[in-house]
Amino acid sequence: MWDVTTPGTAELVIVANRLPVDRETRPDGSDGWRRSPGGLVTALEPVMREHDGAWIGWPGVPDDSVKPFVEDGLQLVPVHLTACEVEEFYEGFANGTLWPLYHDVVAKPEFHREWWDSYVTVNRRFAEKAADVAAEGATVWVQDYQLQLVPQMLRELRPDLRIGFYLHIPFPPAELFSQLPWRRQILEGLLGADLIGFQLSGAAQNFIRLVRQRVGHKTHRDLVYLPDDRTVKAAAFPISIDAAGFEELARSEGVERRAAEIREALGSPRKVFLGVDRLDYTKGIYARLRAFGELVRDGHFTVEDAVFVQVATPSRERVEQYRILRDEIDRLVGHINGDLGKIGRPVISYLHSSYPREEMAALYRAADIMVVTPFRDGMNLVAKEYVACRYDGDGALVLSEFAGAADELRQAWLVNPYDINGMKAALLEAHGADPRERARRMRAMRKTVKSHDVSAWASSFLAELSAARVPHHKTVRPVEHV
Ligand code: GDG
Repeated sequence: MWDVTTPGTAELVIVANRLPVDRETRPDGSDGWRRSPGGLVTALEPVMREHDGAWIGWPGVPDDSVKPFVEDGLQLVPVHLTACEVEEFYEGFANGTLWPLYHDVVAKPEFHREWWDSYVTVNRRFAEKAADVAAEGATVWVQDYQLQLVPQMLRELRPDLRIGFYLHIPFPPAELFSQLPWRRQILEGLLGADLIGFQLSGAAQNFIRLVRQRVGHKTHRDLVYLPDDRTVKAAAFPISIDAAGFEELARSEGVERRAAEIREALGSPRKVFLGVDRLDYTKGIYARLRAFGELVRDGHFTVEDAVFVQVATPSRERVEQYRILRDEIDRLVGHINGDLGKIGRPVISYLHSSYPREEMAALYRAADIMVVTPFRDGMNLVAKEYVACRYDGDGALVLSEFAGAADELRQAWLVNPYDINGMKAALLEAHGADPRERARRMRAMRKTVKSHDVSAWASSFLAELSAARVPHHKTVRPVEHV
């Protein structure tokens, strides 16, 4: 059994930008930790427990030096970040350079050499921590765009490890990725892994093509052949949700009651439209609210007929682009409600706040039409959560073609979020669809979400990683499939 005081004994190590817990101050003034909501924790928790895993990540507070600790049975290893690193590595290179670049350049990425230097420094710190914590021949699973250099750095320190990497966001086509001044370093960083997972096969193909073009390695289908005899596999592992957990929550009496309360508080409109997103420019919130506002303005709906509830969870509030977006949406909602709303009847009920999981489930239950219209999204779990909560087979999903989820949820009303008229037409269609048509579509989508849940995602990645070739000079105990 690994314990946080004994380095070098963890058989499974998760490396992610954030620890799966947030700092909280309890009512009595003492400090503690609260599990952060989120799919990744839910997905990886059973695997972590089964393998006595350790989770390495930043605790979320700058300049906070916390020793490794155990919380609710999870072994957590904090990585320290200074306030300057939070600015340059996290808000800067991760969210000001990579995030927009990997999302179709929806916003303009900024390239700053000092941000890159900080990215290298912080990635090295994560790699060193993983090298300390992992047992001989252990499996290390590195998560997401903030840590793309970790696989290579870690392999140099610990060639005995089996290393996996998973990218939660899209991987861009060569034409966009090539803008990055440090493109070669990122590709080489990722190639330190034995298995690189993407949401979609198109992303894996983008990566393979770039490796061939920019690094010059031989590739065949989903494999890269390295000069040191290693083979790296790049393939799609579409992420999912804890579908059974969401359905159970949705079926609970408290959530059903709350869903009814929400509809009543909205003035019992005939139809409730819903959007739930982090307040992010990739999510297409502005365009969707505009489309809905125009439908009301043009007389397709009255405010008694329909209301749009938009939950926009605060996100990355210190990054300039996010502040601008927030102001733009505030203004748009103000205009639409000011021009078209009536007393006690807003067109858009806008909530800039985050809520407990139960409230999210109640919102999904209360919504007749769920509207998910990102310009680009790795997957989009909200779309899948909505489907999981519709155990009654009712409800309609309007979904952007540019969300990874559209590959699986083909029966949604698929839209191009850049086409406002197309979006208006889809909102109208979903609104007017007859119950049998809605049920037919929902049934098919529910089958998909239930059969491919988050534990299937984690198992398939880890099984593939177990099968990956390992350095021949080491004997490695394989991780059992979960
Ligand atoms: C990235 C990729 C990919 C949101 N507000 C609240 C809340 N949420 C939860 C949702 C959902 C999650 O956060 C958001 O996940 P998404 O997939 O929609 O989007 P990103 O945050 O951009 O996630 C994305 C994902 O990683 C996983 O790989 O799908 O493409 O961009 O679970 O329910 N949860 C609670 N309160 C809120 O206010 N409790």
